[in-house]
Amino acid sequence: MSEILSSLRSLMASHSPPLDALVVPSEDYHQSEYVSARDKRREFVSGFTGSAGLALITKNEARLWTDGRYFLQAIQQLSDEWTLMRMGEDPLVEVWMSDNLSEGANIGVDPWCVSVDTANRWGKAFAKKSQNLIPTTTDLVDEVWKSRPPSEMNPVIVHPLEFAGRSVSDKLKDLRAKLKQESARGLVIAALDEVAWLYNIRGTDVAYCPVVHAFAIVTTDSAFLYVDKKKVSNEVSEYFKGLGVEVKEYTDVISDVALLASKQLFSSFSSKIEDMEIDSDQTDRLWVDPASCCYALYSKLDADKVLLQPSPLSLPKALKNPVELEGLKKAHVRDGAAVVQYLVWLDNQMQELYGASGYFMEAEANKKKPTSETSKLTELTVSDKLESLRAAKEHFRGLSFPTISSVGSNAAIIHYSPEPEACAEMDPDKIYLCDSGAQYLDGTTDITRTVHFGKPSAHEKDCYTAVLKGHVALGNARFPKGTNGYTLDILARAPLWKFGLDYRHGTGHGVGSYLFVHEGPHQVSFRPSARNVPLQATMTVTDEPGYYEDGNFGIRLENVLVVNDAETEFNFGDKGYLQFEHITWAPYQVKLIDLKQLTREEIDWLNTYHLKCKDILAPFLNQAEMEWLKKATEPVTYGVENFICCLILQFLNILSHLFSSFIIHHSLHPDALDGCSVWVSVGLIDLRLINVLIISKHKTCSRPLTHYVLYQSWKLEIKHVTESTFFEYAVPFQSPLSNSHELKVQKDHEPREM
Ligand SMILES: [Mn+2]
Repeated sequence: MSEILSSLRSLMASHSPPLDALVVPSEDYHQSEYVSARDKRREFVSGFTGSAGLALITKNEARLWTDGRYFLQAIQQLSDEWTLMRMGEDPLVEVWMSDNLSEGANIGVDPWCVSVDTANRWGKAFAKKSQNLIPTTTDLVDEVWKSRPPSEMNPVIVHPLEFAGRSVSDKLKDLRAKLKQESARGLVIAALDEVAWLYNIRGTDVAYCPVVHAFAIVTTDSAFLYVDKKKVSNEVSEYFKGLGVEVKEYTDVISDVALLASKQLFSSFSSKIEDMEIDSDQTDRLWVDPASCCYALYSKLDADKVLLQPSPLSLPKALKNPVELEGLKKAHVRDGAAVVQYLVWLDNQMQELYGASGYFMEAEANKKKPTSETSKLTELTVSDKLESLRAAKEHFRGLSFPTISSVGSNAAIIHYSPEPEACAEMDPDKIYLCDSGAQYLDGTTDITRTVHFGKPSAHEKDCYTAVLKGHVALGNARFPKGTNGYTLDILARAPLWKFGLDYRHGTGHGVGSYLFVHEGPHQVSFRPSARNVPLQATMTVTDEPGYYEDGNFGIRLENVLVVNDAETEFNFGDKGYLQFEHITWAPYQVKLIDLKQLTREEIDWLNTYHLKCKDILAPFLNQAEMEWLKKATEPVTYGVENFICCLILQFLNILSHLFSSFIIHHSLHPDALDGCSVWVSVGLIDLRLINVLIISKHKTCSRPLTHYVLYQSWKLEIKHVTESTFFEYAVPFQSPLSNSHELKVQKDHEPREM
């Protein structure tokens, strides 16, 4: 038996009262998703490194609950002493404890590491057999953890208004208005991103999350920040003074919450707050978010006088202000450029070192191995390269989560993160999935692309295509205001469901503004909690369906979207309609798409997105990178329909050659088409061409038309029919797959009577 488990069991036995079981959650005192090294207690006891999970240690058992993203990883990391409990398949932790622990059992937990919600839920489940949830006086894991990392001592940094977009006093004013609305006289804030957002501060206490370990209390006439004062410079201290925010020691929060409950908490700045309309005697309630506030703080309050409700900061934080939106968009452009530079680099490396056929060619690798150990590419060394490309970008402050860089079967581990000792080598014949993101001063990013540098199997292409179809369907959705992410989730899954496939994770989460990469309160998911908050204009949300085949491969595609108002023809129900805007820019790998399975609309969307991608990223790429991107974003054509068009158009081609005396060579300049009304022989010509022509009619043609024609490998011939605004087009078709970009435009010089 491991030393850790046996020491914990002896502490459980000597605890007063003795414990039959000990729960070790993943969360820190702030119920964070990502925690600092010294807060990774669950990882320390179990050896499982995933970001979500819960360990339960009983007298003779050890069990670990985690969600679908981590099943495979947990199996690999847990020792024989541990049993994996699959969330969604196995009983919930409280149900299991209630069913399997004895009548009257004492179940211990550090009350700082468990939320009010969770503690209350467990309490209810335990009542059935008179079991007791015992808040331990100290964290038993900390006592056993001899080599526990020391406290972080990083400075509190003021997040300037040019990035935050909204002043602290405005945010406090809004918050106090909400307190008034709910007849509450104060709010206890435990979520680290809420503290950072409210006070416009950032820090580096938690890897990937630019936050400071701190609590806050805001009342109708005072505001407090609880933070290790050593982290607050004189300058920052002045900043808080100017805001009327009193800075107190981190550890004071518990006694101050008790004072707050008994109306004894006063701030020396209280007089500075102008908005003091509320007479604090009129209302007695204190607002606590049960999901982020820990049980330890809650237990100091009078339960009858607590307003247990989602935090009033969560929605305002999710609704991005114009400055934040602009910053997010800019950050995503720089980030997209880094991802493209990475793909270009990786493509070259895979060809040079491993004999891969490359990003564009669909052929088996001419397999070879790197000549030296040092030139070997692993999941980790390549993700280091990606990080270095991001690090060179303006405003870079670090990654937003550990990069998921995974080859072949590792890509099936949804939240795989490669470890130095045990990560796979790159393989030209396997799928490579990369889910990554960064923190920039002006925004947080999160993007996933899946690529293959050799010959993907037909099945892999089918799956990639289904994932892409779901990704596009969600991204293109229009929906009435009030619609939540639970309703929209199906859009991303339907193309997979068609094949009896699915994925075990949500489809989308909010993304912070130089804050957490995962933020609520909204989400796109099958989980009932996705019903709580509808999607609203200015929110960010990811669009990330996937498909994972255990032991084989994994696919995920992810963009960040911004919710915008939609201009619809009608407005049924007077609700107003919403749509999404993609702000992530990087190409999808056309080689992995089975074009036959895409609809016209999907093809058009893909071509438009790719075109924008190329234009938007151009200023950030060198010539070689740009050449690569041009190739990666060449418009694609339809599948089956192409064949039919090909026959019709080939016939037209022959016809046009018969009348070649009417035709002279003419070098194409799109302007030549500008302003022309155009007649198209519908039925003979592919609809795509109509799009082109309509574009030209509206005088926006020059680039789209040129590119469209070039990349489609169409040979466009224009027969000038009359002097009037009457053109007839014949479009001889070469081959959709031909790499030739030959373009001939011919125009007859003699007007011909129709
Ligand atoms: Mn994501």
